[in-house]
Amino acid sequence: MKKFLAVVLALALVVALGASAFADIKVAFSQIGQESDWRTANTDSIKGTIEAHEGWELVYDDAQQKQENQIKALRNFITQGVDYILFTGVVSTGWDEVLAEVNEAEIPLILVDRMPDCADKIDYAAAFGGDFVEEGRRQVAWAGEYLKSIGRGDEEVCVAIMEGTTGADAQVGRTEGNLAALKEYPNMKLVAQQSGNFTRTEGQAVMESWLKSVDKIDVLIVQNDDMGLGAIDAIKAAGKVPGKDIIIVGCDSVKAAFEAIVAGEMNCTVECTPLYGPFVEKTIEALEAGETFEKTIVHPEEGVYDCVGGIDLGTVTSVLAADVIDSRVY
Ligand code: GZL
Repeated sequence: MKKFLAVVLALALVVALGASAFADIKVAFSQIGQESDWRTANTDSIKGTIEAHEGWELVYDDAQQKQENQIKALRNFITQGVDYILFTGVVSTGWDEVLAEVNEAEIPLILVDRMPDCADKIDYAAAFGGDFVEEGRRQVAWAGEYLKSIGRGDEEVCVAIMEGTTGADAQVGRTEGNLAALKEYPNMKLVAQQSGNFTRTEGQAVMESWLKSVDKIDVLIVQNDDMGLGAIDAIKAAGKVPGKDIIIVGCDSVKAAFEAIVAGEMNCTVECTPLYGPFVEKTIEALEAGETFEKTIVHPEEGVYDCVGGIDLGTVTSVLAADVIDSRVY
C-alpha cells in the first residue's frame, strides 16, 4: 500500500511540475487587493482569461491594498524571470524605482486600471483603464439633472463626496470630475469630502461620522458602489431613508448596486467596466506575434443606471436599473 501511495504522489508531482515546465509564457499580475466587488470582478476577468489560455501560466499576487507588498511582488516577478507583468498601483506615486527595475530586466509591462504618475518616465508595452474624470462628472451631473426632474432644481441642496483611496488616480480623477460638474449646478453646495478608501466598511464608518457631525446631507456622491452600500447601512441605522432622505450616486455598476437601486435604497451608479481579460489577452497575443497595436486604450465609458431612466447627461442617457439587472454579469 505504501509503495502505491508513493507512486501516486510521485505522479502528482510530475504532473504539477510538468504543467509549469510546459508553459510557453509566464504572465505575472500584481493586483491591488480585494477591496471591492469591482476589484474582485477585475481579478476574475484577468485571471480567468490567462489561466484558460493554452500554454500561459499565471503568477498572481494580491497586495491587500499595501504598496510595499506590490513593490515586493514586482521584484519577485523579476527574480522569477516572468515574460510579462500586469500592474495596477494602489496609489499613483512611489513606483519610479521599482518600475525602472522592471524596465532594466526588459520584461514587457502592461499597465491596467490605475496609472502610475511616472508612466511618462518608464517604458510600458500597453495601458488600459477608465476615464475617471468623466465618470466623476457623470455622477454629479446625474444628481443635478435628477433634482431638476423632481422639481428641486432651484432648491439649495447639501452634497457630500466620499472619495476612494487617497492618491489613487481613480480617486483623483473622479474628484476632479465631481468638482468640475458641481460648478454647473449652483444649487448644489459641497458640505463634506472625505475618503472611504473604496471599501464598504470604511464607507459605513465615514457616513456614521457625517450623520453625527454634518448638519444636512441631501446628496451623497460615493466614488464606488461598495462605499455606498456601507453608507446605506449607516443611514438606515440612524433612522433615515437611503435613496429618499439622502440621494445616493455610486460608481462601478456592480450587481449589488443594481439590487440597492431596485430596492429604492440607492439612486444611480455610473459604469466603469472591470472586465479587462479580453484586452489583456489580445495585447499579449499581439506582443507575442510582434504585431503593432494601439498602446493606450481608455475603455469605453458605458452606461449610467438609475431609478428613473432617461436622464440626459450629454455623453450618455441613463437607463432604468430594473430593466437591465438580469443581464449584469458582475
Ligand atoms: C476603477 C478602480 C476602482 C474601482 C473601485 O478603475 O480603480 O478601484 O472604482 C476599486 O471599486 O477599488
